[in-house]
Amino acid sequence: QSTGNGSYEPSQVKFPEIKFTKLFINGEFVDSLSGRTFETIDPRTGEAIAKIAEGDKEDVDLAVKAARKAFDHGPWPRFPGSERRRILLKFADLVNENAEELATLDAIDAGKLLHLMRIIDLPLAVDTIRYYAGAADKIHGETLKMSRELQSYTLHEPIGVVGHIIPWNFPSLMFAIKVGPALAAGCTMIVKPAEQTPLSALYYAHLAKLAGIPDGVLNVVPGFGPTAGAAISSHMDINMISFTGSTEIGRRIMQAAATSNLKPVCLELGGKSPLIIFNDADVDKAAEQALQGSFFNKALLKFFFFFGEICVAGCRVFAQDGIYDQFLLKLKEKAQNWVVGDPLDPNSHHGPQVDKRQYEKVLSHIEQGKKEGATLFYGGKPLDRKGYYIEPTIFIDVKDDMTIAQNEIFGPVMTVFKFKNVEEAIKRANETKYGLAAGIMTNDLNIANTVSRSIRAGAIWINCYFAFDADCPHGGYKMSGFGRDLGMDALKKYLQVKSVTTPIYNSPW
Ligand code: TXE
Repeated sequence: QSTGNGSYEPSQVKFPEIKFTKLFINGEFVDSLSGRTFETIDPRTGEAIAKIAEGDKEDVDLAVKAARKAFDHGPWPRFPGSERRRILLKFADLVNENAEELATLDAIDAGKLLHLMRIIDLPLAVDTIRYYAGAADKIHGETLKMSRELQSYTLHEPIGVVGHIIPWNFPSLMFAIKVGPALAAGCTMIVKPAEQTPLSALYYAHLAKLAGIPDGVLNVVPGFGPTAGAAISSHMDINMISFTGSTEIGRRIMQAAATSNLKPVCLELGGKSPLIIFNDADVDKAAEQALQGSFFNKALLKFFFFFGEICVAGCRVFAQDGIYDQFLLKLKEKAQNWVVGDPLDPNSHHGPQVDKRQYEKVLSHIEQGKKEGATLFYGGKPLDRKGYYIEPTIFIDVKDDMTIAQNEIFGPVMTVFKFKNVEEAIKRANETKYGLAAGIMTNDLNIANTVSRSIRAGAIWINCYFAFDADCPHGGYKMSGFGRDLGMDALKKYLQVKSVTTPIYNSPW
Protein backbone atom coordinates (compact mmCIF):
# COMPACT_ATOMS: atom_id res chain seq x y z
CA GLN A 1 0.00 0.00 0.00
CA SER A 2 1.18 3.53 0.55
CA THR A 3 4.91 3.18 0.84
CA GLY A 4 7.32 4.60 -1.73
CA ASN A 5 7.85 2.39 -4.74
CA GLY A 6 11.15 1.18 -6.07
CA SER A 7 11.51 2.98 -9.38
CA TYR A 8 13.41 5.96 -8.05
CA GLU A 9 17.14 6.26 -7.67
CA PRO A 10 18.22 9.14 -5.41
CA SER A 11 21.20 9.62 -7.73
CA GLN A 12 18.77 10.72 -10.47
CA VAL A 13 18.35 14.00 -8.62
CA LYS A 14 21.35 16.23 -8.15
CA PHE A 15 21.58 16.76 -4.40
CA PRO A 16 22.13 20.47 -3.82
CA GLU A 17 25.36 21.75 -2.40
CA ILE A 18 24.60 23.78 0.74
CA LYS A 19 26.34 27.03 -0.12
CA PHE A 20 24.80 29.54 2.29
CA THR A 21 24.55 28.91 6.01
CA LYS A 22 25.28 32.32 7.56
CA LEU A 23 23.10 35.32 8.35
CA PHE A 24 22.76 37.83 5.52
CA ILE A 25 23.13 41.35 6.95
CA ASN A 26 23.95 44.53 5.06
CA GLY A 27 24.84 42.62 1.90
CA GLU A 28 27.26 40.17 3.57
CA PHE A 29 27.03 36.62 4.86
CA VAL A 30 28.15 36.77 8.50
CA ASP A 31 28.30 34.55 11.57
CA SER A 32 25.87 35.27 14.37
CA LEU A 33 27.31 37.50 17.09
CA SER A 34 27.01 34.69 19.62
CA GLY A 35 28.71 32.27 17.23
CA ARG A 36 25.84 29.82 17.85
CA THR A 37 24.44 27.58 15.11
CA PHE A 38 21.47 25.24 14.81
CA GLU A 39 20.88 22.18 12.65
CA THR A 40 18.35 22.14 9.87
CA ILE A 41 16.88 18.65 9.57
CA ASP A 42 15.99 16.49 6.57
CA PRO A 43 12.47 15.21 7.32
CA ARG A 44 13.07 12.18 5.10
CA THR A 45 15.56 10.85 7.61
CA GLY A 46 15.45 13.01 10.72
CA GLU A 47 19.16 13.74 10.18
CA ALA A 48 20.93 17.11 9.99
CA ILE A 49 21.52 18.68 6.56
CA ALA A 50 23.68 21.62 7.70
CA LYS A 51 24.52 23.91 10.58
CA ILE A 52 23.01 27.36 10.21
CA ALA A 53 24.08 30.54 12.01
CA GLU A 54 21.51 31.22 14.72
CA GLY A 55 20.30 34.80 14.77
CA ASP A 56 19.21 36.33 18.06
CA LYS A 57 18.21 39.78 19.33
CA GLU A 58 21.64 41.38 18.74
CA ASP A 59 21.76 40.09 15.17
CA VAL A 60 18.24 41.39 14.58
CA ASP A 61 19.41 44.77 15.90
CA LEU A 62 22.28 44.80 13.41
CA ALA A 63 20.02 43.82 10.54
CA VAL A 64 17.45 46.47 11.47
CA LYS A 65 20.19 49.08 11.70
CA ALA A 66 21.27 48.18 8.15
CA ALA A 67 17.69 48.23 6.89
CA ARG A 68 17.00 51.54 8.66
CA LYS A 69 20.05 53.14 7.07
CA ALA A 70 19.12 51.76 3.66
CA PHE A 71 15.65 53.20 4.08
CA ASP A 72 16.52 56.58 5.58
CA HIS A 73 19.59 57.34 3.48
CA GLY A 74 19.90 54.70 0.76
CA PRO A 75 18.82 54.90 -2.83
CA TRP A 76 16.19 52.13 -2.78
CA PRO A 77 13.10 54.10 -1.63
CA ARG A 78 14.28 57.09 -3.71
CA PHE A 79 14.87 55.25 -6.96
CA PRO A 80 12.38 55.97 -9.70
CA GLY A 81 9.98 53.02 -9.78
CA SER A 82 11.40 52.01 -13.16
CA GLU A 83 14.81 51.36 -11.56
CA ARG A 84 13.28 49.12 -8.88
CA ARG A 85 11.37 47.38 -11.66
CA ARG A 86 14.58 46.76 -13.63
CA ILE A 87 16.34 45.27 -10.61
CA LEU A 88 13.35 43.17 -9.56
CA LEU A 89 13.06 41.75 -13.08
CA LYS A 90 16.72 40.77 -12.89
CA PHE A 91 16.07 39.20 -9.48
CA ALA A 92 13.16 37.19 -10.93
CA ASP A 93 15.35 36.04 -13.84
CA LEU A 94 18.01 34.85 -11.41
CA VAL A 95 15.43 32.97 -9.34
CA ASN A 96 14.22 31.39 -12.57
CA GLU A 97 17.74 30.40 -13.61
CA ASN A 98 18.38 28.84 -10.21
CA ALA A 99 14.90 27.36 -9.78
CA GLU A 100 16.05 23.73 -9.82
CA GLU A 101 18.52 24.32 -7.00
CA LEU A 102 15.98 26.29 -4.95
CA ALA A 103 13.33 23.61 -5.48
CA THR A 104 15.70 20.86 -4.40
CA LEU A 105 16.73 22.82 -1.31
CA ASP A 106 13.09 23.12 -0.24
CA ALA A 107 12.45 19.46 -1.06
CA ILE A 108 15.13 18.27 1.34
CA ASP A 109 14.57 20.99 3.95
CA ALA A 110 10.75 20.89 4.08
CA GLY A 111 9.97 17.46 2.60
CA LYS A 112 8.04 19.05 -0.26
CA LEU A 113 7.57 17.08 -3.48
CA LEU A 114 10.26 18.14 -5.91
CA HIS A 115 8.07 17.68 -8.98
CA LEU A 116 5.45 20.01 -7.48
CA MET A 117 8.09 22.57 -6.54
CA ARG A 118 9.22 22.57 -10.16
CA ILE A 119 5.80 23.15 -11.66
CA ILE A 120 4.09 25.21 -8.99
CA ASP A 121 6.09 26.86 -6.20
CA LEU A 122 9.07 28.10 -8.19
CA PRO A 123 7.19 29.28 -11.30
CA LEU A 124 4.73 31.11 -9.05
CA ALA A 125 7.57 32.63 -7.02
CA VAL A 126 9.17 33.96 -10.22
CA ASP A 127 5.83 35.18 -11.50
CA THR A 128 5.11 36.95 -8.22
CA ILE A 129 8.39 38.87 -8.28
CA ARG A 130 7.75 39.83 -11.92
CA TYR A 131 4.19 40.89 -11.09
CA TYR A 132 5.43 43.31 -8.42
CA ALA A 133 8.32 44.46 -10.61
CA GLY A 134 5.63 45.54 -13.06
CA ALA A 135 3.84 47.44 -10.31
CA ALA A 136 6.94 49.28 -9.05
CA ASP A 137 6.62 52.17 -11.51
CA LYS A 138 2.84 52.46 -11.22
CA ILE A 139 2.57 53.55 -7.61
CA HIS A 140 0.84 56.89 -7.45
CA GLY A 141 -1.71 58.82 -5.50
CA GLU A 142 -4.65 60.96 -6.50
CA THR A 143 -5.43 64.62 -7.08
CA LEU A 144 -8.25 65.58 -4.73
CA LYS A 145 -11.18 67.82 -5.40
CA MET A 146 -11.28 69.85 -2.22
CA SER A 147 -14.40 71.70 -1.07
CA ARG A 148 -12.50 74.98 -0.60
CA GLU A 149 -9.88 76.82 -2.64
CA LEU A 150 -7.21 74.33 -1.89
CA GLN A 151 -5.51 71.79 -4.01
CA SER A 152 -4.46 68.53 -2.50
CA TYR A 153 -2.83 65.39 -3.73
CA THR A 154 -1.83 62.13 -2.12
CA LEU A 155 1.52 60.40 -2.15
CA HIS A 156 1.81 56.66 -1.61
CA GLU A 157 5.05 56.24 0.28
CA PRO A 158 6.81 53.06 1.39
CA ILE A 159 5.98 52.22 4.98
CA GLY A 160 9.63 51.84 6.03
CA VAL A 161 11.50 48.88 7.50
CA VAL A 162 9.40 45.71 7.32
CA GLY A 163 9.83 42.56 9.42
CA HIS A 164 8.72 39.43 7.58
CA ILE A 165 8.29 36.33 9.74
CA ILE A 166 7.54 33.32 7.60
CA PRO A 167 6.70 29.62 8.04
CA TRP A 168 8.14 26.42 6.62
CA ASN A 169 5.35 25.10 4.41
CA PHE A 170 6.16 27.25 1.34
CA PRO A 171 9.72 28.46 1.93
CA SER A 172 10.44 29.75 -1.58
CA LEU A 173 7.00 30.92 -2.52
CA MET A 174 6.38 32.65 0.80
CA PHE A 175 9.68 34.46 0.48
CA ALA A 176 8.66 35.84 -2.92
CA ILE A 177 5.12 36.66 -1.77
CA LYS A 178 6.36 38.70 1.18
CA VAL A 179 9.49 40.27 -0.24
CA GLY A 180 8.25 41.01 -3.80
CA PRO A 181 5.61 43.67 -2.99
CA ALA A 182 7.63 45.17 -0.13
CA LEU A 183 10.63 45.68 -2.42
CA ALA A 184 8.46 47.09 -5.19
CA ALA A 185 6.95 49.57 -2.72
CA GLY A 186 10.45 50.82 -1.82
CA CYS A 187 10.63 49.31 1.66
CA THR A 188 13.73 47.79 3.24
CA MET A 189 13.42 44.65 5.33
CA ILE A 190 14.50 41.82 7.54
CA VAL A 191 13.23 38.31 6.82
CA LYS A 192 13.18 35.57 9.42
CA PRO A 193 12.60 32.24 7.73
CA ALA A 194 11.22 29.36 9.79
CA GLU A 195 13.85 27.50 11.78
CA GLN A 196 12.86 24.31 9.93
CA THR A 197 13.58 25.76 6.47
CA PRO A 198 16.32 28.42 6.32
CA LEU A 199 18.15 27.15 3.22
CA SER A 200 16.26 28.69 0.32
CA ALA A 201 15.84 32.09 2.02
CA LEU A 202 19.63 32.44 2.29
CA TYR A 203 19.97 31.44 -1.35
CA TYR A 204 17.43 34.13 -2.29
CA ALA A 205 19.53 36.68 -0.38
CA HIS A 206 22.54 35.76 -2.51
CA LEU A 207 20.48 36.17 -5.70
CA ALA A 208 19.13 39.52 -4.51
CA LYS A 209 22.68 40.80 -4.16
CA LEU A 210 23.59 39.51 -7.62
CA ALA A 211 20.52 41.27 -9.03
CA GLY A 212 21.77 44.60 -7.67
CA ILE A 213 19.47 45.12 -4.69
CA PRO A 214 21.57 47.53 -2.59
CA ASP A 215 23.18 46.39 0.66
CA GLY A 216 20.95 46.67 3.70
CA VAL A 217 17.68 46.58 1.71
CA LEU A 218 17.10 42.86 2.19
CA ASN A 219 18.47 41.13 5.30
CA VAL A 220 17.86 37.47 6.18
CA VAL A 221 18.25 36.33 9.77
CA PRO A 222 17.45 32.66 10.44
CA GLY A 223 16.73 31.82 14.06
CA PHE A 224 14.01 30.71 16.45
CA GLY A 225 10.63 32.29 17.13
CA PRO A 226 10.93 33.17 20.82
CA THR A 227 14.34 34.80 20.24
CA ALA A 228 14.86 36.23 16.73
CA GLY A 229 11.12 36.30 15.92
CA ALA A 230 10.18 38.03 19.17
CA ALA A 231 13.02 40.56 18.72
CA ILE A 232 11.53 41.50 15.34
CA SER A 233 7.94 41.85 16.53
CA SER A 234 8.90 44.04 19.49
CA HIS A 235 11.56 46.09 17.69
CA MET A 236 11.16 49.86 18.04
CA ASP A 237 12.71 50.59 14.67
CA ILE A 238 10.65 48.22 12.52
CA ASN A 239 7.64 49.93 10.95
CA MET A 240 5.50 46.95 10.05
CA ILE A 241 5.26 43.18 10.51
CA SER A 242 4.05 40.78 7.88
CA PHE A 243 3.55 37.34 9.41
CA THR A 244 2.34 33.96 8.22
CA GLY A 245 2.05 31.19 10.77
CA SER A 246 -0.12 29.90 13.58
CA THR A 247 -2.99 31.85 15.13
CA GLU A 248 -1.37 31.52 18.55
CA ILE A 249 1.87 33.18 17.45
CA GLY A 250 -0.06 35.76 15.40
CA ARG A 251 -1.73 36.86 18.61
CA ARG A 252 1.66 37.15 20.34
CA ILE A 253 3.08 39.18 17.49
CA MET A 254 0.17 41.57 17.64
CA GLN A 255 0.66 41.99 21.39
CA ALA A 256 4.38 42.68 20.93
CA ALA A 257 3.62 45.20 18.18
CA ALA A 258 1.07 46.94 20.40
CA THR A 259 3.33 47.18 23.41
CA SER A 260 6.40 48.34 21.46
CA ASN A 261 5.95 51.03 18.80
CA LEU A 262 2.36 50.29 17.67
CA LYS A 263 3.57 49.03 14.32
CA PRO A 264 0.84 47.71 12.04
CA VAL A 265 0.75 43.96 11.56
CA CYS A 266 -0.58 41.82 8.78
CA LEU A 267 -1.40 38.26 9.81
CA GLU A 268 -2.05 35.20 7.64
CA LEU A 269 -2.94 32.49 10.14
CA GLY A 270 -4.43 29.04 10.44
CA GLY A 271 -7.47 27.61 8.71
CA LYS A 272 -9.97 24.76 8.76
CA SER A 273 -11.52 25.23 5.38
CA PRO A 274 -14.64 23.48 4.13
CA LEU A 275 -14.96 21.79 0.75
CA ILE A 276 -18.65 21.37 -0.08
CA ILE A 277 -19.70 18.82 -2.68
CA PHE A 278 -23.29 19.04 -3.86
CA ASN A 279 -25.42 16.21 -5.28
CA ASP A 280 -25.23 17.53 -8.84
CA ALA A 281 -21.41 17.37 -8.93
CA ASP A 282 -20.38 14.23 -10.78
CA VAL A 283 -18.01 12.65 -8.30
CA ASP A 284 -15.57 11.55 -10.92
CA LYS A 285 -15.68 14.88 -12.71
CA ALA A 286 -15.15 16.67 -9.41
CA ALA A 287 -11.91 14.74 -8.99
CA GLU A 288 -10.92 15.57 -12.58
CA GLN A 289 -11.62 19.26 -12.09
CA ALA A 290 -9.54 19.17 -8.98
CA LEU A 291 -6.79 17.49 -10.96
CA GLN A 292 -6.69 20.39 -13.41
CA GLY A 293 -7.11 23.26 -11.04
CA SER A 294 -5.83 22.34 -7.63
CA PHE A 295 -3.08 20.74 -5.68
CA PHE A 296 -2.06 20.60 -2.14
CA ASN A 297 1.16 20.77 -0.28
CA LYS A 298 3.17 17.57 -0.31
CA ALA A 299 0.79 15.73 -2.59
CA LEU A 300 -0.06 15.33 -6.21
CA LEU A 301 -2.72 17.34 -8.00
CA LYS A 302 -5.28 14.66 -8.49
CA PHE A 303 -5.38 13.72 -4.86
CA PHE A 304 -6.46 17.15 -3.81
CA PHE A 305 -8.69 15.81 -1.10
CA PHE A 306 -5.88 14.95 1.29
CA PHE A 307 -4.81 18.44 2.01
CA GLY A 308 -1.67 18.54 4.03
CA GLU A 309 0.59 21.21 5.38
CA ILE A 310 -1.19 24.18 3.94
CA CYS A 311 -3.26 26.83 5.60
CA VAL A 312 -6.09 26.62 3.04
CA ALA A 313 -6.37 22.82 3.30
CA GLY A 314 -9.93 21.81 2.44
CA CYS A 315 -9.87 19.23 5.21
CA ARG A 316 -13.53 19.51 6.26
CA VAL A 317 -15.25 17.82 3.36
CA PHE A 318 -19.04 18.10 3.28
CA ALA A 319 -20.72 15.70 0.84
CA GLN A 320 -24.45 15.99 0.19
CA ASP A 321 -26.52 12.94 1.19
CA GLY A 322 -27.32 11.97 -2.43
CA ILE A 323 -23.67 11.34 -3.34
CA TYR A 324 -22.15 10.70 0.06
CA ASP A 325 -21.80 6.90 -0.27
CA GLN A 326 -20.53 7.10 -3.83
CA PHE A 327 -18.06 9.79 -2.83
CA LEU A 328 -16.63 7.67 -0.03
CA LEU A 329 -16.09 4.78 -2.45
CA LYS A 330 -14.25 7.06 -4.83
CA LEU A 331 -12.10 8.40 -2.03
CA LYS A 332 -11.11 4.93 -0.91
CA GLU A 333 -10.25 3.93 -4.47
CA LYS A 334 -7.93 6.93 -4.80
CA ALA A 335 -6.42 6.43 -1.38
CA GLN A 336 -5.50 2.87 -2.27
CA ASN A 337 -3.37 4.13 -5.15
CA TRP A 338 -1.69 6.67 -2.99
CA VAL A 339 2.10 6.61 -2.73
CA VAL A 340 3.64 8.17 0.34
CA GLY A 341 7.35 8.43 -0.36
CA ASP A 342 10.55 10.38 -0.80
CA PRO A 343 9.79 13.93 -2.02
CA LEU A 344 12.55 13.61 -4.61
CA ASP A 345 10.82 10.57 -6.13
CA PRO A 346 8.63 11.62 -9.08
CA ASN A 347 6.26 8.74 -8.23
CA SER A 348 5.48 10.01 -4.76
CA HIS A 349 2.11 11.61 -4.13
CA HIS A 350 2.94 12.75 -0.65
CA GLY A 351 6.15 13.39 1.31
CA PRO A 352 7.00 13.40 5.02
CA GLN A 353 5.73 15.93 7.57
CA VAL A 354 8.21 18.77 8.04
CA ASP A 355 9.56 17.80 11.46
CA LYS A 356 9.10 15.56 14.48
CA ARG A 357 6.83 18.07 16.21
CA GLN A 358 4.40 18.32 13.29
CA TYR A 359 4.54 14.53 12.84
CA GLU A 360 3.64 13.99 16.48
CA LYS A 361 0.94 16.67 16.32
CA VAL A 362 -0.75 14.92 13.37
CA LEU A 363 -0.53 11.47 14.99
CA SER A 364 -1.94 12.77 18.27
CA HIS A 365 -4.91 14.29 16.41
CA ILE A 366 -5.54 10.93 14.74
CA GLU A 367 -5.56 9.25 18.17
CA GLN A 368 -7.84 11.97 19.53
CA GLY A 369 -10.26 11.46 16.61
CA LYS A 370 -10.50 7.76 17.41
CA LYS A 371 -10.94 8.45 21.13
CA GLU A 372 -13.74 10.95 20.52
CA GLY A 373 -15.68 8.33 18.54
CA ALA A 374 -15.10 9.24 14.89
CA THR A 375 -14.73 6.25 12.53
CA LEU A 376 -11.31 5.83 11.00
CA PHE A 377 -12.32 5.10 7.41
CA TYR A 378 -8.85 4.94 5.89
CA GLY A 379 -5.16 5.12 6.90
CA GLY A 380 -4.28 6.54 10.27
CA LYS A 381 -0.81 5.11 10.78
CA PRO A 382 2.75 6.34 10.49
CA LEU A 383 4.82 4.49 7.90
CA ASP A 384 7.23 1.90 9.17
CA ARG A 385 10.32 3.63 7.86
CA LYS A 386 12.83 6.32 8.74
CA GLY A 387 11.53 9.91 8.55
CA TYR A 388 8.23 11.58 9.34
CA TYR A 389 5.83 9.81 6.98
CA ILE A 390 2.11 9.37 7.72
CA GLU A 391 -0.59 7.58 5.70
CA PRO A 392 -3.35 9.68 4.16
CA THR A 393 -6.11 9.46 6.72
CA ILE A 394 -9.89 9.79 6.40
CA PHE A 395 -12.37 10.02 9.25
CA ILE A 396 -16.13 9.68 8.88
CA ASP A 397 -18.98 9.89 11.42
CA VAL A 398 -17.35 13.06 12.71
CA LYS A 399 -19.32 15.47 14.88
CA ASP A 400 -18.88 19.18 14.14
CA ASP A 401 -17.56 19.90 17.62
CA MET A 402 -14.95 17.12 17.74
CA THR A 403 -11.33 18.19 18.08
CA ILE A 404 -10.45 16.85 14.61
CA ALA A 405 -13.27 18.92 13.12
CA GLN A 406 -12.22 22.13 14.85
CA ASN A 407 -8.41 22.17 15.23
CA GLU A 408 -6.03 22.89 12.43
CA ILE A 409 -4.19 19.56 12.07
CA PHE A 410 -1.85 20.60 9.26
CA GLY A 411 -1.30 17.11 7.95
CA PRO A 412 -2.88 14.51 5.65
CA VAL A 413 -6.05 14.09 7.69
CA MET A 414 -9.49 14.62 6.24
CA THR A 415 -12.85 14.59 7.96
CA VAL A 416 -15.94 13.82 5.85
CA PHE A 417 -19.42 14.99 6.86
CA LYS A 418 -22.85 14.34 5.36
CA PHE A 419 -25.32 17.19 4.83
CA LYS A 420 -28.87 17.54 3.49
CA ASN A 421 -29.35 21.00 1.98
CA VAL A 422 -27.70 24.32 1.09
CA GLU A 423 -28.68 26.09 4.31
CA GLU A 424 -27.25 23.32 6.44
CA ALA A 425 -24.00 23.27 4.42
CA ILE A 426 -23.53 27.03 4.84
CA LYS A 427 -24.25 26.96 8.55
CA ARG A 428 -21.93 24.06 9.29
CA ALA A 429 -19.17 25.28 6.97
CA ASN A 430 -19.13 28.57 8.88
CA GLU A 431 -18.99 26.89 12.29
CA THR A 432 -15.28 27.41 12.78
CA LYS A 433 -13.20 30.16 14.29
CA TYR A 434 -11.22 30.28 11.04
CA GLY A 435 -12.09 31.82 7.66
CA LEU A 436 -9.35 31.34 5.15
CA ALA A 437 -10.87 29.50 2.18
CA ALA A 438 -13.70 27.29 0.96
CA GLY A 439 -14.33 25.05 -2.03
CA ILE A 440 -17.69 24.47 -3.70
CA MET A 441 -18.36 21.68 -6.17
CA THR A 442 -21.56 22.20 -8.12
CA ASN A 443 -22.78 23.11 -11.57
CA ASP A 444 -25.80 24.93 -10.19
CA LEU A 445 -25.13 28.65 -10.54
CA ASN A 446 -27.65 29.59 -7.86
CA ILE A 447 -26.04 27.30 -5.35
CA ALA A 448 -22.52 28.48 -6.27
CA ASN A 449 -23.50 32.15 -5.93
CA THR A 450 -25.45 31.70 -2.70
CA VAL A 451 -22.78 29.66 -0.99
CA SER A 452 -19.84 31.78 -2.13
CA ARG A 453 -21.48 34.92 -0.73
CA SER A 454 -22.46 33.23 2.53
CA ILE A 455 -19.18 31.66 3.56
CA ARG A 456 -17.08 33.89 5.78
CA ALA A 457 -13.68 33.25 4.20
CA GLY A 458 -11.10 35.16 2.18
CA ALA A 459 -11.00 32.83 -0.84
CA ILE A 460 -13.78 30.82 -2.47
CA TRP A 461 -12.94 28.27 -5.13
CA ILE A 462 -15.80 27.02 -7.28
CA ASN A 463 -15.11 23.72 -9.05
CA CYS A 464 -11.42 24.08 -8.34
CA TYR A 465 -9.20 24.34 -5.30
CA PHE A 466 -5.97 26.08 -4.44
CA ALA A 467 -6.17 28.25 -7.53
CA PHE A 468 -3.52 30.78 -6.53
CA ASP A 469 -2.19 33.51 -8.78
CA ALA A 470 0.09 36.51 -8.31
CA ASP A 471 -2.88 38.76 -9.17
CA CYS A 472 -5.36 37.23 -6.71
CA PRO A 473 -5.37 38.53 -3.12
CA HIS A 474 -5.14 35.94 -0.39
CA GLY A 475 -5.92 36.28 3.31
CA GLY A 476 -8.31 35.49 6.08
CA TYR A 477 -11.55 36.36 7.79
CA LYS A 478 -12.10 35.80 11.51
CA MET A 479 -9.16 34.17 13.35
CA SER A 480 -7.41 33.37 10.09
CA GLY A 481 -6.02 36.89 10.29
CA PHE A 482 -6.24 40.12 8.35
CA GLY A 483 -4.45 41.92 5.55
CA ARG A 484 -3.80 40.33 2.18
CA ASP A 485 -0.86 38.71 0.45
CA LEU A 486 -0.66 38.68 -3.36
CA GLY A 487 -2.44 40.96 -5.80
CA MET A 488 -2.39 44.74 -5.65
CA ASP A 489 -3.90 44.58 -2.15
CA ALA A 490 -0.57 43.23 -0.87
CA LEU A 491 1.33 46.12 -2.43
CA LYS A 492 -0.95 48.60 -0.65
CA LYS A 493 -0.10 47.23 2.77
CA TYR A 494 3.53 48.22 2.31
CA LEU A 495 2.55 51.80 1.42
CA GLN A 496 1.12 54.63 3.44
CA VAL A 497 -0.82 57.61 2.22
CA LYS A 498 0.33 61.17 2.72
CA SER A 499 -1.75 64.18 1.69
CA VAL A 500 -0.08 67.38 0.46
CA THR A 501 -2.20 70.54 0.35
CA THR A 502 -1.62 74.08 -0.93
CA PRO A 503 -3.91 77.10 -1.59
CA ILE A 504 -4.90 77.44 -5.25
CA TYR A 505 -4.98 81.28 -5.27
CA ASN A 506 -3.30 83.86 -3.17
CA SER A 507 -5.98 83.28 -0.60
CA PRO A 508 -5.95 84.01 3.13
CA TRP A 509 -4.74 80.47 3.88
O1 TXE B 1 4.11 27.82 13.55
P1 TXE B 1 4.60 29.16 14.22
P2 TXE B 1 4.76 26.36 13.66
C1 TXE B 1 0.07 26.37 11.90
C2 TXE B 1 -0.15 24.87 11.74
C3 TXE B 1 1.02 24.29 12.44
C4 TXE B 1 1.15 25.25 13.60
C5 TXE B 1 2.48 25.28 14.28
O2 TXE B 1 -1.33 24.50 12.38
O3 TXE B 1 0.79 22.97 12.87
O4 TXE B 1 0.88 26.51 13.05
O5 TXE B 1 3.52 25.47 13.31
C6 TXE B 1 7.97 32.20 14.13
N1 TXE B 1 7.54 35.64 17.93
N2 TXE B 1 0.76 26.98 10.76
O6 TXE B 1 5.19 26.06 15.04
O7 TXE B 1 5.18 28.85 15.57
C7 TXE B 1 8.60 30.88 13.77
O8 TXE B 1 9.99 30.90 14.08
C8 TXE B 1 7.80 35.84 16.63
C9 TXE B 1 -0.07 27.66 9.81
O9 TXE B 1 5.79 26.22 12.64
O10 TXE B 1 3.49 30.12 14.12
C10 TXE B 1 8.29 30.80 12.27
O11 TXE B 1 9.20 31.61 11.55
N3 TXE B 1 7.88 34.84 15.75
C11 TXE B 1 0.68 28.38 8.81
C12 TXE B 1 6.89 31.43 12.20
O12 TXE B 1 6.76 32.20 13.39
C13 TXE B 1 7.67 33.58 16.19
C14 TXE B 1 2.04 28.01 8.46
C15 TXE B 1 5.75 30.41 12.16
O13 TXE B 1 5.84 29.59 13.28
C16 TXE B 1 7.40 33.32 17.55
C17 TXE B 1 2.77 27.38 9.53
C18 TXE B 1 7.34 34.42 18.45
N4 TXE B 1 7.07 34.28 19.74
C19 TXE B 1 2.11 26.86 10.61
N5 TXE B 1 7.24 31.99 17.70
C20 TXE B 1 -0.04 29.06 7.69
N6 TXE B 1 -0.87 30.06 8.02
O14 TXE B 1 0.17 28.76 6.54
C21 TXE B 1 7.42 31.42 16.48
N7 TXE B 1 7.68 32.38 15.56
